[in-house]
Amino acid sequence: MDADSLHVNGTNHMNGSPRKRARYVNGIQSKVTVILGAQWGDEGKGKVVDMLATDADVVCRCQGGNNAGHTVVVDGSEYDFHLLPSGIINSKCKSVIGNGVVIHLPGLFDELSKNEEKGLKDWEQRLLISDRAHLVFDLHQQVDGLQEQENSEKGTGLGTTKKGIGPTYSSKATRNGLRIGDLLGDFQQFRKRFIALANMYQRMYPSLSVDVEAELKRYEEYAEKIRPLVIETVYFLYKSVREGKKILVEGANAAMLDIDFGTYPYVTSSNCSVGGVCTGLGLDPSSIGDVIGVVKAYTTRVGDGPFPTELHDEIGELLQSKGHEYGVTTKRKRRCGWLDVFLLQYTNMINGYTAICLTKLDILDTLKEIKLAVGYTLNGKMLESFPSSAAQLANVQVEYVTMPGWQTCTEGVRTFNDLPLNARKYVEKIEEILEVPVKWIGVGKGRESIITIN
Ligand code: 2SA
Ligand code: GDP
Ligand code: MG
Repeated sequence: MDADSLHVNGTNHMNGSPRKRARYVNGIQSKVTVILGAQWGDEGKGKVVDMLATDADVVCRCQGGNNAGHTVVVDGSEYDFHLLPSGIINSKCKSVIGNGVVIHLPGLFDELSKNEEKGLKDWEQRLLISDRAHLVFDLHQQVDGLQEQENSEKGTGLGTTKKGIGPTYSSKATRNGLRIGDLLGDFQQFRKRFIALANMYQRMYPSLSVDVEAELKRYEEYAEKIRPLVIETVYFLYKSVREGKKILVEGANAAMLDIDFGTYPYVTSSNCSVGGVCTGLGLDPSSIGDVIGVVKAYTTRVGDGPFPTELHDEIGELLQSKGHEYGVTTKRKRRCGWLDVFLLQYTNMINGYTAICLTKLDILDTLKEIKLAVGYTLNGKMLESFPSSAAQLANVQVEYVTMPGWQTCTEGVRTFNDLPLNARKYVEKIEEILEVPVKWIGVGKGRESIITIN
C-alpha cells in the first residue's frame, strides 16, 4: 500500500490525524483567445485575427482545411490565407496548424509561395504543423467533385468548395486516412495504406483516375519538405499556456457550418464552433478565455442550404456588390440577406461569446432602412429554439424589427461616439438582444478601419 492510499475521507487511517492535502495548481498562466465565425462564414475573421495577432505569441488553426479563405489587408496589400493561420504575417508569432486541420500539402506550398511573392518572409521559422493532422490527397478532392456532381444531378448538391474536406474527414472517421506523422514515418507503410485508400476510392468511383506511383513519388518529396515544420503540437501548446504566452485560435468556416450544430447536411465536415478548439488542438477547456464572435453586420452564405433572411431583391444585390461578396477560395458569388439575430442567439448558446466584433458596418451606409431578424414562426407558432432540421429552417417565417438607416459614410470613423446616431442604435440593438458587448466595429477592409469600444 502506498502512502496516499492510506488517506481515506481526508483522514490518515494509520494515525487518525487529519489528512494534509497537497495543493495542486493547475499551472495555467494565460488564457487562450478564440476567434469564431458566428454566422455562415466570411464574417471577416482573418482581419480580426490579424488585428489581435500584433502582440500574440502563437496563432493556431484547429479545424477545416483550404476550403477556408481568410483575407487580411495590410498597407493596401491583400493576403488570402486558406491553411495558414492569418497570424503568419506577424514575424514575432508562431503559427500552428493543429491536429484537427486537414492538410493538402500541394495547396499549402502553393499558398506559401503566393504569399512569399507578396512579402511573407521567414515562415520556415514560425510555422509548426501537428503530426496528427490528416492529409488531403488529390483523390479526396476529385471524390469531392464527383460526389457534388452526382448529388447536383439529383438536386441534392451541397455546394462544397471541392477541396476534399468531406472525403478527408470521412477517411479520418473510417480510420483509413493518413496523417502527417504517417508520411514522416515508415514510407513503406505509408505506401501500403495509400494504395489501399486509392483502391477503395477507385472501386467506389470507377471514373476516378489516380496515378498511384506518381502520387507516392510526389509525397516522398513532400515528406522532406515538411519534416522540419512538424512537431507534436499538444505539448508545445501545453507549455505555451503554462509559460504565459499569448495564444489565439482562428476558427475557420463558422457555427452555422458546424457538422453538429449547423444546417446539416449543408455544412462542412468539422466542428467550427468552440468544441473544435479543444479537439482540434488538444487544449484543455479551462485554458480557454475570451471567445470572440465575429459577426458581419448583415448575413451571407456561399453554397447551398436554407437561409431565412436571404434577399432576392436589389438590396441583396447591393450588399453583394458593395460588400464584394465573392468566395475567397472558389470566387463564387455569396448569397446576401439581413442580419439574423435569432440565429446569433443560437450560435451564442453554443460558443458563449464574451465579446462581438461586428464587421462591415460600412456596407450598410447607404440604406434607408435596415431589418434585423429577431425570431421565427413555423406553422403559425413562434419558435423558442432554433430549428435543428434544414427542412424546417427552409419553411420558417421571419419576424423582423426595422430600424432607420444612417445614410452617412462611416469608413473614416474611428470612435464609437463619432458614428451616426442610427448606426450606434443598430449596434446597441444587437448588443441588447444578444446580451454580449460589441467590442470592435469594422468600417472598411484595412487593418486600420476598425473602431475599438473600451
Ligand atoms: P466544404 O468544401 O465541404 O467545406 O463545403 C461545405 C459547405 O461549407 C461551405 N464553406 C464555406 N462557406 C463560407 N466560406 C468558406 N470559405 C471560402 C471563402 C468559400 C469560397 O472564404 O469565401 O471561396 O467559396 C467556406 N468553405 C466551405 C461551403 O460553401 C458549403 O456550403
Ligand atoms: P473570413 O473567412 O471570416 O476571414 O472572411 P473573408 O476574408 O472570407 O471575407 C471577409 C471580406 O470582408 C474580406 O474581403 C475582408 O477584406 C472584408 N472585410 C472585413 N472586415 C471588413 C469591414 O469592416 N468592412 C469592409 N468593407 N470589408 C471588410
Ligand atoms: Mg472566408
